Amino acid sequence: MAAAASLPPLIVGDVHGDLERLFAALRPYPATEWKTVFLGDLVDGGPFGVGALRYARDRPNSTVLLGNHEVAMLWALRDRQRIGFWMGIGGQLHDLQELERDPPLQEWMRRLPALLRLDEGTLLQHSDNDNYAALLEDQAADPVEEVNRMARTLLAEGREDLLWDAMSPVGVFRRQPRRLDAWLERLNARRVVHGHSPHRSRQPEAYHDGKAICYDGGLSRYYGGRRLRGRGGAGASVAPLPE
Ligand SMILES: [Mn+2]
Repeated sequence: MAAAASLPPLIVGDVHGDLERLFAALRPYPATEWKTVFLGDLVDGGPFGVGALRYARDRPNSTVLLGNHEVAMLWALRDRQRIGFWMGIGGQLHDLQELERDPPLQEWMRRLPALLRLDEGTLLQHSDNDNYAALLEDQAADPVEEVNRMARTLLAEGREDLLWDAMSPVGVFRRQPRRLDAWLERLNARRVVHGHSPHRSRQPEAYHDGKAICYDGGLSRYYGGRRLRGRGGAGASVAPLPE
């Protein structure tokens, strides 16, 4: 087995509780041969949100990024008043009960990174926006580490609302290429890989000259509008990183 650092990256877009489709999509990619990055939103929609989280956590050579749906679930876990809202966006009560019974899983979720930068200059994040910049407190710090530190702090301090606001906007990079350029420059990255805003292609959708690639191909049969639900093939959400 090769050392994890030298393995080629495999990217996994939004799973939304569809563990069966996730397993099928990962079948061509043995865990020992890939460095797997899950882009977040493993929960809500399908029946196996917590199952998907545990699988991703335990898959060898893997990194899991925080999605806005993990934030919403942690919020509902801490504040019962939020359960109605969370169920409105696909939250599954049995998953919340499962999470309630598993403090180590809660702890692991609260420490998930929001951003990841690979050595070759690819930035990975769940949401396709630059609103993560709202989390930059210490301007002198490395922005990736600073956003991750602030995300952990906010989840520890019960400020899920701030994270939710930062991670919710959809399609910002697609609509505003200049914001994409500025974000890449600020994060010292050449391109960004994200989920969160479903595309309609058969493979991950690159746009703005390949400076952004969307891996949310609508994998889950249980999430999104009727026209989108489960319509993306496995390869639209799970694929190696190009180049
Ligand atoms: Mn999302």
